[in-house]
Amino acid sequence: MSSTRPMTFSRTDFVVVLTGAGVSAESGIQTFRDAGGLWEEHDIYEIASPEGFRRDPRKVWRFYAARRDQAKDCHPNPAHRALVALEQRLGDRLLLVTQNVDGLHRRAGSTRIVEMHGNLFRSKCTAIGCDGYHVPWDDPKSHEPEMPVCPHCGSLARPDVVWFGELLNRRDLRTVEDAVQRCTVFVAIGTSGAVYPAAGLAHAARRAGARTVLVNKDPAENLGEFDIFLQGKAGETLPVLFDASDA
Ligand code: BV8
Repeated sequence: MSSTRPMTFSRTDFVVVLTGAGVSAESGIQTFRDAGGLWEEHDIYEIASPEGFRRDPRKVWRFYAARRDQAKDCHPNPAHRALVALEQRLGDRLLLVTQNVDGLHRRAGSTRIVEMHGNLFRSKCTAIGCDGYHVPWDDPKSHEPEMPVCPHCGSLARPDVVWFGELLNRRDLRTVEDAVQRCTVFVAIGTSGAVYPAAGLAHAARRAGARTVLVNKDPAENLGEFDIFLQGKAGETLPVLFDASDA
């Protein structure tokens, strides 16, 4: 564990930042595996799997509608804003990869971002042939009494997020894997390191020669993959870590 000092970056550094639910915790959004987290209240495979959606689509729509409505009322916190400042400082030498589906990084102003598990504010069609039809999903009561249907073909729609047992978007995954192979610094923030392929990125970055840093309230399951562990809250640590005032 190290105390937090501003990170310095060389002109040749390429930085990949991976974020998880811990980055949104100080915005008031529940994490998954902390005490009182989402997975304490719900069976993960009943709620975040294609089988669970097939069994009870209305239950899954209610779960995601509640999370979307909560996220809509929350605001980016200093951790999100510190990452926007880092993007302004590094430009195309930064890629932000988030597991979060709450949209807070984009609302804070991050643009060089891959939302690898999708986004709460989009739905997509369940029909195979029409599967690529993604539409914004911001109608406040769009899951009651009728569940949303695809405006294109009328089939049942689903939240546009990646569930367990589902492949990630191929293009997104390729972008992330390419960035991890070329990065010189990999920083994971607010993630338990429990879900793959996201949890495997630190190992891949280290194997490719990057310096790996974890910023987390608690030790992550993949702690051994990190050269430096900064234990603390993201909203307090990131403004110091990414402070460019004396850069
Ligand atoms: C796939 C949906 C091919 C959207 C989610 C390899 C090995 C083992 C298993 C697998 C593997 N490859 C694939 C698997 C299966 C599976 C998997 O990883 N299972 C796990 C449980 C073992 N992966 C998949 O199915 C993936 N698909 O790989 O396809 C395949 C398929 C099947 C079999 C083989 C290959 C799809 C994964 C995506 C699943 N979808 N969510 C949604 O509803 O949000 S995952 C869910 O977990 C969320 O997306 C979430 O983002 C993600 C990770 O959780 P975290 O973000 O880390 O959040 P968590 O609560 O866990 O931790 C928060 C951390 O923050 C804590 O450590 C806490 O201490 C810290 N914290 C709290 N407050 C703060 C803080 N830190 C700083 N500051 C604070 N204030």
